[in-house]
Amino acid sequence: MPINLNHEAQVEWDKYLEASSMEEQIAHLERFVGVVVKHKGVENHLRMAKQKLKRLKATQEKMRQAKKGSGERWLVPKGEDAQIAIIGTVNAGKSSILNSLSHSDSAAKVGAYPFTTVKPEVGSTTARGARLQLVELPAIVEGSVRGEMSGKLVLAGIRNSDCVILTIDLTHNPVEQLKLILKELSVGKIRLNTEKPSVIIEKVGSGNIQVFNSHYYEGKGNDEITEIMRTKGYMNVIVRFHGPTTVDQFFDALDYTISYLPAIIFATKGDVKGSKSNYSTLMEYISTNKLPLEIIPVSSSNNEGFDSIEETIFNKLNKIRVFTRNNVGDISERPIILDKGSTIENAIEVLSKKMLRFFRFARVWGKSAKFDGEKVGLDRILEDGDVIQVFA
Ligand SMILES: Nc1nc2c(ncn2[C@@H]2O[C@H](COP(=O)(O)OP(=O)(O)OP(=O)(O)O)[C@@H](O)[C@H]2O)c(=O)[nH]1
Ligand SMILES: [Mg+2]
Repeated sequence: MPINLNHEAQVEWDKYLEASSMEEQIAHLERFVGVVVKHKGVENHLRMAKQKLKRLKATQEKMRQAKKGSGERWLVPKGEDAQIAIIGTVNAGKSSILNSLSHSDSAAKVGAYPFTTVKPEVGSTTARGARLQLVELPAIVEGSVRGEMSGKLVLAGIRNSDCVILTIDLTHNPVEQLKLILKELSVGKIRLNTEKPSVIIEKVGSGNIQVFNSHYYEGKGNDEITEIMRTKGYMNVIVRFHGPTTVDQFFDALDYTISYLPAIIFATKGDVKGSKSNYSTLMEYISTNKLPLEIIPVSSSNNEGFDSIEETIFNKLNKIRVFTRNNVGDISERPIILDKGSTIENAIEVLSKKMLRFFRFARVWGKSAKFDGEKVGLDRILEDGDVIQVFA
């Protein structure tokens, strides 16, 4: 936290920390630099603020360029804490879900005719301070993976996201829709709710093919692994298993182009007659085939099923929200978003790398604290919703 700042500078700094968009962050940092009273005690802080400002402006410029460049326009630049792709077959109700989640009538055009959405449509929502960018992608069709109906761009859009909402229309053949989507995604090398294989493959300069912990491998052990690596053209490589690995998972691990994404099914149009029996059919299919997919029934028309849905989406992301507390006890509205398992050190890295060098201790409130305001060091693992105050 900044120390020895004059009041106006402190106000701008706090506003910067709580800003909800990059534009606001830039505006408050610019004002901060303009109003800060310079003295020895703030030199480091000011330098760090200027560097942050420079970085933010560079990112903003990149996003502007990406929007301009025609080929890139399809990939929506990540402007928020996480990007959620809304996908599904044609007319499934994707735009309606985008509008419901964005609390808007017009984030995307809804149409009773097919292919109303032909390019990505963007909306946003928040989950207790975390900003979720919602991107509806045009419909997935038979052959998306070969490029049908801009399919390659749709798949690239999915890979660019942090989580997928799979829209299934409950008014007709839900299982067929799900099968079609999963087939296109699977061929398109996108795995949903699937753990990355527990094997690490590391190319090395010499030493041939070395295999560690091959007892975890479901196949025939060292010789088979060495043979596979040889036929794949590897000469010097370390293969290290960290947990049970099937033959399929081993081949997946060798393919660096596979994307692993969390996903949820939104089974929509639940207000329509007959949707309940289609919902049961879909649930049965998922449980019989042991698909790792959770279904949330919704109706965009009746705005049903959307209560605390932002929390459900956020929980899929494997991220945590950490709030900061300033020296007068105010808590930031906007959290820092970190990967699950992050520590105080990781949080400070996001706030300011320089602060790490001057770190003395931190105080924590929330699930990871043994008591309110517990004094902790850099290695304390944080939990979702924690509040921290850093003393530097
Ligand atoms: N009854 C009912 N109709 C819905 C619901 N959601 C969407 N619809 C209708 O379904 C049709 C398609 O909705 P959209 O939201 O445009 O679907 P989409 O998946 O974005 O469609 P495309 O972009 O064309 O692929 C429209 O006529 C909507 O009014 C719902 O929850 N209940
Ligand atoms: Mg649409």
